[in-house]
Amino acid sequence: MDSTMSRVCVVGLGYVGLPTAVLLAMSGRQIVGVDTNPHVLEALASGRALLREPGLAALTAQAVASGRMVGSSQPEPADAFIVAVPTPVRGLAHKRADLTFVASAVEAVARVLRPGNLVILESTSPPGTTEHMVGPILERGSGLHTGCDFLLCHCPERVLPGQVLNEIVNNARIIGGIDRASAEAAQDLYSSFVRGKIVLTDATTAELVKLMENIHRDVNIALANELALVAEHVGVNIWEAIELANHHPRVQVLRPGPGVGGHCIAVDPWFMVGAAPRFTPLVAASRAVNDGMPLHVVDLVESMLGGLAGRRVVILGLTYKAGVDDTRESPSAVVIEHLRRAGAHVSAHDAVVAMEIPLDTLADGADCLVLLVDHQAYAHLDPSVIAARMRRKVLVDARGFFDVEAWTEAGFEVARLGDGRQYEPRPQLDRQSAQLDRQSAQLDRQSA
Ligand code: SAJ
Repeated sequence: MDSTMSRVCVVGLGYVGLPTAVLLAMSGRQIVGVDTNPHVLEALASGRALLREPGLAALTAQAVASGRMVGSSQPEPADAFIVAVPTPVRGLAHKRADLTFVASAVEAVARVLRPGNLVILESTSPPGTTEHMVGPILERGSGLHTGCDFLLCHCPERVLPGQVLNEIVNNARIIGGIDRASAEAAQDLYSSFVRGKIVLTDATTAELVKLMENIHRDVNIALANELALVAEHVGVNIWEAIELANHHPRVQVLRPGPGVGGHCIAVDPWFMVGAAPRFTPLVAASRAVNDGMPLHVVDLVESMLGGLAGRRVVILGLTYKAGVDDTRESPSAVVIEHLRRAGAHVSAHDAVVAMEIPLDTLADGADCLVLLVDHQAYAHLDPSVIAARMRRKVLVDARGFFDVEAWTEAGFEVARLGDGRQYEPRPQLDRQSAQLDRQSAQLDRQSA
């Protein structure tokens, strides 16, 4: 262990900060975990994690029991500081990065900063944030100078919710230093628990790389979604078509779905659009395609039921993706809101988030089931048991998840997203292109 960094302060104990803090504690360092939420600190004091993530509860209990991890509502003097706070977006059509959490976390760090310290920003941020915002805030608050007196890096987190601990340890890590000495100091710190390759670069490159990764995924999901709409229009089953296309050695089409949720992929592309609006029409168009998907699902339900007013609809899946209990920015919320606005009676079930009412009871007298999240537990549903409870037997599958034959045999009329063999062209295609026209007109105005 690098003896110069025996005490580390981790600011923000969310799904990145907490696992990082406990891994650092288990590597033998003394950790102060900082959070503004008193519930997080209360839980930590008794060795508990409020987040559900495989392996995290046990490791948190161990780190706290070892006496090497304590909680605090304010940063305390340390050798190194890791800032892992949220960077959301604000605004409606065109969204902008909201860096207020970063700014206040860094201001708090500045108050206890001492010569020789290392500060690392892990939060996903627009290019230039570390150098042009974090550095100056630290300088103003401490009277010290970046590079001469303290070290500064951007080291973006890249972990997949549901596999956070495994990915923190095993993924390759990009460290962007404000100078070489900063990057090397951060490398020393991370190499105590990262087994993946550690690659050094400058801070702004590291910021851009992180955005590129999530944009790569967003654009590719948008492509899959757009192809699903085309498949419906031309009478093809997208699920079969994707499988066939993916036989090509250099093609990997992702999976269409009811939209992109979570607090990363639907958010980060806006940081790049904000930084370079003239040069990001593809990034902005992909956001519009993905944001249009929940409405498309609503259209599917409406056309299957011949209207929505008074219809009883049961949603399967509230989280933003399968296997996690996180409902933030979930497309399900948008689908439910639009169904309700159109007069449908909507109830919802989620196989991961604890629900009080069992699915059988929810299905009583329902007209339609809508699968929005492909939680593994739904693979074990018995279509004939559910069919017996329903008033009308309609299934809309927005993930290409269910065995259509089995559900059809049980008496269901089934519509799968992207399966044009089953239904007529949708008005959504026109709605989506109108949305894209509006978006590019807006970009034109901005860049004029
Ligand atoms: N989705 C699809 N089709 C697909 C894949 C995903 O519709 O083929 C949807 C999901 O249902 C979900 C959304 O996209 O609503 C995002 O899910 P995800 O699993 O793609 O990503 P996140 O948001 O859980 O985590 C991403 C990861 N980034 C990449 O894979 C490039 C993770 O590595 C990042 O660390 C994380 O964002 C982050 O914190 O930035």
